Amino acid sequence: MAVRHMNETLSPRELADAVGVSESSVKRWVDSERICAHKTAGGHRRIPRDEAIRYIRSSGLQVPRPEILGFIELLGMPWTGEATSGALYRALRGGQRDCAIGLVTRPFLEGGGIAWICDTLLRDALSEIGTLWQHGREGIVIEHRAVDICLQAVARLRDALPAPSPTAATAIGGAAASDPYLLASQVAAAVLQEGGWRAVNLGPDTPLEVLARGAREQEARLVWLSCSSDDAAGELRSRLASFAEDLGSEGRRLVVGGRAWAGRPVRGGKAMTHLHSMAELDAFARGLAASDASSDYPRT
Ligand code: B12
Repeated sequence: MAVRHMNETLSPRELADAVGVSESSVKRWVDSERICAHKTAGGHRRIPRDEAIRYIRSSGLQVPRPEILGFIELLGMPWTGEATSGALYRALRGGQRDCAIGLVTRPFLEGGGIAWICDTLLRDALSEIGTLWQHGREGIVIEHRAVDICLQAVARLRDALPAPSPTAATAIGGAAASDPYLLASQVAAAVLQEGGWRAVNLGPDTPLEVLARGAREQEARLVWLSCSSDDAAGELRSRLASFAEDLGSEGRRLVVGGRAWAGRPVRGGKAMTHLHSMAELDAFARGLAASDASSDYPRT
């Protein structure tokens, strides 16, 4: 069985098998430049995997042989029925890794944005999982295992995205100091990469000083800070405004979000924006990239 990994290419025959059309259809898509491909020295068309996935997502094609594209967890999963947070909750609760990853990757292949998938399916399923830990050790085991499976699912989505273009602006971020939560920041990185950014995720428990240094080293235009822990948010509150101001004076924008700040105003001045969902982050980052492009940012 041919299983594809990042950076690999597919022949027209392989893509045709994956989506259940004739090889000549795929060749036509390539020749009419609906799909970008290159030719080998021998004149054979080769289609980058990420480009094949982009085309499938934008054209609503079904994928009867997802394993050819590297989505092995979708093997044998019917291409009908909606992926719901209830189904994802049940798969996560039962530790059914492949089923859970399939439920997250299928809507992606069907064209759903990563922000939408994470704001709805993932967040709601984990919210439900979060009620279990109150019922003792078994619930805690389920919760930790569920987070691990979700991390794998989000990594799958990120791997399926095109590499950022050489001129892509950089975004860097993480979760606040003393905040152990892994997923939100990893999701933010995937969302930003889908929006064309070069995203650098520093992960959980990232002090502001580390984030500031990383932003300078990477020449980041956008900095995100996630906070899910109430204690961590309390510590941060008084320091956010001067952190944002420093970033602003270097020409960067700070975006904060996360459940610890939900429902409460966060003060951080002009260089900071408080957002409430990954969809909002997606829209904000796309807007910033578009306005930078039209103003030739950075001006030299
Ligand atoms: C997994 C989990 C943990 C794991 C995390 C594992 C890991 N390494 O990641 C661990 C075991 C560490 C943990 C610990 C605790 N947890 Co906990 N945890 C969860 C759980 C189940 C899922 C969180 C998650 O990852 N969700 C997925 C992400 C993607 O969704 P999200 O966090 O909601 O983020 C969304 C938005 O906020 C936004 N967003 C997030 N970040 C950012 C950033 C930017 C820039 C933007 C724009 C948007 C944005 O977009 C996201 C997607 O929509 C939640 C349940 C829940 N309802 O959230 C409980 C939950 C948050 N935990 C809870 C509790 C009580 C605890 C503990 C106190 C338990 C204990 N007694 O020890 C500790 C506290 C730890 C601490 N230091 O703060 C409670 C919080 C109750 C409250 N205060 O409201 C919850 C709600 C469970 C519950 N129902 O009781 N937890």
